[in-house]
Amino acid sequence: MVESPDGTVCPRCAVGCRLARNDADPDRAVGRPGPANPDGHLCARGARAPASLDDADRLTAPRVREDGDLVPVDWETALDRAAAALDGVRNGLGSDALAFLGAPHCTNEANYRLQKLARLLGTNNVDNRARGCHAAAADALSSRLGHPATTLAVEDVGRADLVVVAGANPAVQQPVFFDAFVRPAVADGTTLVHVDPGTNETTRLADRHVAPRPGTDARLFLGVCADLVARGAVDRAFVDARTSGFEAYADGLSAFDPATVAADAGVPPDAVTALADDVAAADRVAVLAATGVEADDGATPAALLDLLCLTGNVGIRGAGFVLLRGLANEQGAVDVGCRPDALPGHAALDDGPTRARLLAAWGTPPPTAPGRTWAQALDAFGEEVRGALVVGENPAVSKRDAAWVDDRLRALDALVVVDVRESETVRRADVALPAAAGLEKRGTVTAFDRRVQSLSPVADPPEGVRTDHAILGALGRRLVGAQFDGDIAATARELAAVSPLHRDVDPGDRWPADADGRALYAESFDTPDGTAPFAAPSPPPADVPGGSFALVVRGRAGGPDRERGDGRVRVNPADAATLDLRDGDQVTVRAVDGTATVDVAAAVTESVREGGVALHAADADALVRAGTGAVHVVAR
Ligand SMILES: Nc1nc2c(c(=O)[nH]1)N[C@H]1C(S)=C(S)[C@@H](COP(=O)(O)OP(=O)(O)OC[C@H]3O[C@@H](n4cnc5c(=O)[nH]c(N)nc54)[C@H](O)[C@@H]3O)O[C@H]1N2
Ligand SMILES: Nc1nc2c(c(=O)[nH]1)N[C@H]1C(S)=C(S)[C@@H](COP(=O)(O)OP(=O)(O)OC[C@H]3O[C@@H](n4cnc5c(=O)[nH]c(N)nc54)[C@H](O)[C@@H]3O)O[C@H]1N2
Ligand code: SF4
Ligand SMILES: [Mo]
Repeated sequence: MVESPDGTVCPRCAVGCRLARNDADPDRAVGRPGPANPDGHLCARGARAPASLDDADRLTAPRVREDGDLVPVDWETALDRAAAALDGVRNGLGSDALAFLGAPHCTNEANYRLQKLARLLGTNNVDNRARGCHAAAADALSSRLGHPATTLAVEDVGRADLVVVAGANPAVQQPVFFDAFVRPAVADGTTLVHVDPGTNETTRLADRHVAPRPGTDARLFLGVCADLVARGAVDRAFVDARTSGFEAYADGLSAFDPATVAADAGVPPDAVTALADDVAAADRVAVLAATGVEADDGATPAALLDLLCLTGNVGIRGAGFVLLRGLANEQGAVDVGCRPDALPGHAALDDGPTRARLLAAWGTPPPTAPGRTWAQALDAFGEEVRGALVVGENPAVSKRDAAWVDDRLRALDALVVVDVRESETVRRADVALPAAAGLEKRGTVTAFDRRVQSLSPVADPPEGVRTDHAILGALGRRLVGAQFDGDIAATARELAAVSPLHRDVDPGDRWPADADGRALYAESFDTPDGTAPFAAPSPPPADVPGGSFALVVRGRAGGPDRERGDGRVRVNPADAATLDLRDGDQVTVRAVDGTATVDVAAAVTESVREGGVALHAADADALVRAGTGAVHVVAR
C-alpha cells in the first residue's frame, strides 16, 4: 500500500475531512488540507479514527452458522452459503421476501452494487438505516425542491447574513465544518440564531437563542412566515417565477399570527417578530438543521423551506438549506439508489430515461413497485420478509425495542451480514462476511454538502478481509451473473452512465457537475413542473399531557462512536422548584404510558427550557423506544 499525499476521507462523519495515518502513532490520524478541512484540522474523533482498526472485535474470517454456532470457513464456502440462503428465500417466496439494508459507512460504489443486486433480484426493498435520522427533512427537501440534499456549498455558508441553526449542534456534531465555515463568518458579522429547546455548544456562539417548547418549531417558523407576508417582506419575483401555490398558502398563514405562535411555543411575544426582522434584513439566509427537526412528521423542515422560498433564499450562493447529515456516506448511499422509492440519481421508479439506461447497463429493468423502507422491512422480518442482506448496519441498535429487533432478526430464514466487526446483528447472522474498514479501501464517498471525494487506503486490511464492493461483486456473480464483474472504477463508470446526477462529477466536485454545484437549483427546481410547491400549513398539535414534560434528546447513541450518556436529566430551575427537586437528586424518568423508565440524577439548569427535560440519547434509549415523547419525572 502506498499512501496518497492527500490521504483519505475521515470515516467518522459526513463532514468529509481528509486525513492520513500518523507515522509516529499508528493509532492516530493527522489532517491533510481538503475542501472540508482547508486548514488540515481534524476533530478528536477523526484524529483517533485509526485506533479501532486493530480492535479485538474485528471480523477476520467469514463465518457460517453450524449447529447454532458461527464457525469460520473459507470465502468460497461462505459466499456459496450466503447466495444459496438468499436464493432459497427468493425461490420459495418471491423477490419481495428479501430485504437489503445498506450502507452509510460504505462507498458509493458498494452502495450502488447493493441496490443493483436488490433490483436485479427483482425487489425495491433496499434502504439504509441512517435515512432514519433525517427522514423528515430529507423527504421535505425531495418533495419541495427535488433532491434530499443540502442546497448550498459549505464554503459559501459564510456569505449568508443570517444563519439559523434549528435542532442541531454542529459545534460538536460537525465540529470541523463549524470551525472552518461558521465561526469565521459569525466573527465577520453574520448573525447566528439558534432555535432549540435546550442550549448546547452551538448556542455559545449564537447572537440569539430561541427556545420553543419541543414540538412547536413548525408553528414558530410559520409565525415568522406569516409576519414576513404581512409586512410584504416577500421576494415576489422569486415567488412568482419559482414557486407554486403561494396564494392558498398565504391564506393558510393567517392562523399563525406572531402573538399566537409565540404563546403556543412558550417564547417571549417579540421572539417571532425579532426573527422575522432578521430574515427581512438579510440578503442571504442559510438554515442548518439536524435531528432536532424530525419529531413532527416533516412540519418543521417544511416551514423552514417555506421561509427560504418566500424570501428567495434558494438557488443562490450562500443561502439555502444545509442538512447536517451524520454518517460518512449517508448522502451517497441515498444518491446512488439505496432507497426503496427511487432509482440511482433520485430518479422516480417509473422514470423512463433512467429505466432505459438501467436496462442497457443491466440487461433487466428494475421493478416498478416501491419497496419497503428499513422500518417497514424490520416490521415484516419473519413474516413477509424472510431473508436479509445487511451491509454495514446494526439494526439491532435502533430506536426500537432491542429485544423486539433481536426477535425479528431471529425470525428470518436467512440473514447475511457484511461488517467490519462483531455486532449484535452479526451475532444473529447465518453468514457473516468480514469487510475492510473505511480507512482501508478505495472508492468515493459523498459529504453532506454533496461533495464527492476519493478514498485512498491509509492502512492495509487484516489478512483474509475483503472490501464491501468485492463481497457484493462475488455475491452478485453467484446470484445474478456477469453484471457484477469489474473493478471499482467500472462500477463508478456505470453509475455515471445511469445517473445524470453523477455524470462528469470528478472527485472533489459536488453533484451535479454544472455551476460547481455551489448553489443547487440556480435555474429551476428538480420537481415535475420545475417549481417549488407551497402546501397548506398544518402542523400537528404539540400538546404534552398535564404534569408531564416533553423529552428532549441530545447527542447520539448509535453511530460509530457509541457515546455514553452522563446519567443526568436536565431540568429547568422553574420546573425543579415545582417538583421540589435539587441538583443531584436521584430521579426516575418515566414514559407517560408507563412502558419505560430510566433512573438518573437531576441536573437543575437553565440549559433546558421549562416544560422540557433533556437526556443524552444513550440514557434516553428506553424512553425513545417507548416513543411517547412525553415523560414524568419523579424523585426516587
Ligand atoms: N461527536 C459526534 N458527532 C456526531 C455523531 C456522534 O456520534 N458523535 N453522530 C453523527 C450522526 S449519526 C448524526 S445523525 C449527527 C446528529 O447531529 P445533531 O442532530 O446535531 O445531534 P444532537 O447533538 O442530538 O442535536 C440535536 C439537537 O436538537 C435539539 N432538539 C431536540 N428536540 C427538538 C425540537 O423539538 N426542536 C428543536 N428545535 N430542537 C430539538 C436537541 O436539544 C439538540 O440540541 O451527528 C453526527 N456527528
Ligand atoms: N437508541 C438509539 N438508536 C439510534 C440512535 C440513537 O442515538 N439512539 N442514533 C440513530 C442514528 S443518528 C444513526 S445514524 C443510526 C446508526 O445506526 P447504524 O448505522 O446501524 O449504526 P453504526 O453503529 O454506526 O454502524 C453499523 C455497523 O457498520 C459497521 N461498519 C462500519 N464501517 C463499515 C464498513 O466500511 N463496511 C461495513 N461492511 N461495515 C462497516 C460497524 O462495524 C457497525 O457494526 O442509529 C440510530 N439509532
Ligand atoms: S468533523 Fe467529522 S469528518 Fe471531520 S475529523 Fe471530525 S469526525 Fe472526521
Ligand atoms: Mo445519524
